[in-house]
Amino acid sequence: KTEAETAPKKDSTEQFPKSIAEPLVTDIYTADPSAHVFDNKIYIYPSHDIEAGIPENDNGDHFDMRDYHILSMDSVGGPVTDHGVALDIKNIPWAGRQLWAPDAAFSKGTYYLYFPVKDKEDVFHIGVATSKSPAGPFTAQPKPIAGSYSIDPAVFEDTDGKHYMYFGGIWGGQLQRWVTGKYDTLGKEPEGDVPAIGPRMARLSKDMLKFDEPVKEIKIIDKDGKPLPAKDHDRRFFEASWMHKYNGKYYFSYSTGDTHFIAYGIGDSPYGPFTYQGVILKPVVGWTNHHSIVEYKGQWYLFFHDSILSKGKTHLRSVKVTRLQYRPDGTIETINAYRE
Ligand code: FUB
Repeated sequence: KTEAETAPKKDSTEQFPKSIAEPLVTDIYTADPSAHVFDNKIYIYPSHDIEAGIPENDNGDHFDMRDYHILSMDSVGGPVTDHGVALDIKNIPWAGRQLWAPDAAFSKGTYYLYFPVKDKEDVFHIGVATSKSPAGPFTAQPKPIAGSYSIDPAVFEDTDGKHYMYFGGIWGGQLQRWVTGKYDTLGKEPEGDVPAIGPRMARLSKDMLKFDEPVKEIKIIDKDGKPLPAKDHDRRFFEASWMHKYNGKYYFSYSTGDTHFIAYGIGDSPYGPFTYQGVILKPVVGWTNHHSIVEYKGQWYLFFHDSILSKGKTHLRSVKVTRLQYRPDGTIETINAYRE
């Protein structure tokens, strides 16, 4: 199926649903929000969506973003600051096209912006840029992170101070081309009962610029301990990794892509395996669903995006935030971004 076939159908007479949250900014389109608390503020590292005039396809060519803007706020619901251009594709020496979902981390006085972009041969890798300020501007390293591939880096700092990067995305994110460890343009998403392709992870080096160990595939398993099968599109990993820790457990959350859920699994180690638990966020207006989860002043929040502001244009999204609640057993209440 193409994106156009699976996207929620809209016609000019159809009303969009009433959202539970408003866009954080409305003068630019923003997506893929990675939120962190730095210096007692929330900083949001989103993609910066633009109308590049490229027709929609399954490769995601219409997501042709060229820079990043960082947002910050002192309180959820308070004013949001757009800090302007933090990194431009022109200043990434190895970049070809498509700056997709970024993330950020802090270590020893330096902020790190991690970003996926296609190289000049049209292959996605993950780059890193540094700044002394969480809002940038950031200076890109001359080359991508050695051994990195695919998209959607999410960097998690564990309570012992170690940092881990989770990454990968199938279809346009090219992860299916890396299953043998080497890039293969013929690589396809598997079908049927074989295990689905898993997200990837690696611990970061102390200087935050390299992988400190070989990249590993993460297992998302069902309650019987079996890996989710490739045919299970309602639950299998597609893209948009995020990791957070709650009450000593590791929560790996992700998008199911063509079924449009944000789903999650829980594990006892940052390496998994993660046992599938359910849906955090139901499908939103627009094809993609992408999120982050952060605690701020004792409350947990879900950052996400949708395409209501652009009246359903899948590549013109807006970042939003809402509260996230845990049940007493540690599972997460499913969120519907729209009023019933
Ligand atoms: O924004 C471009 C891509 O769309 C992201 O990298 C994916 O996660 C999806 O949101």
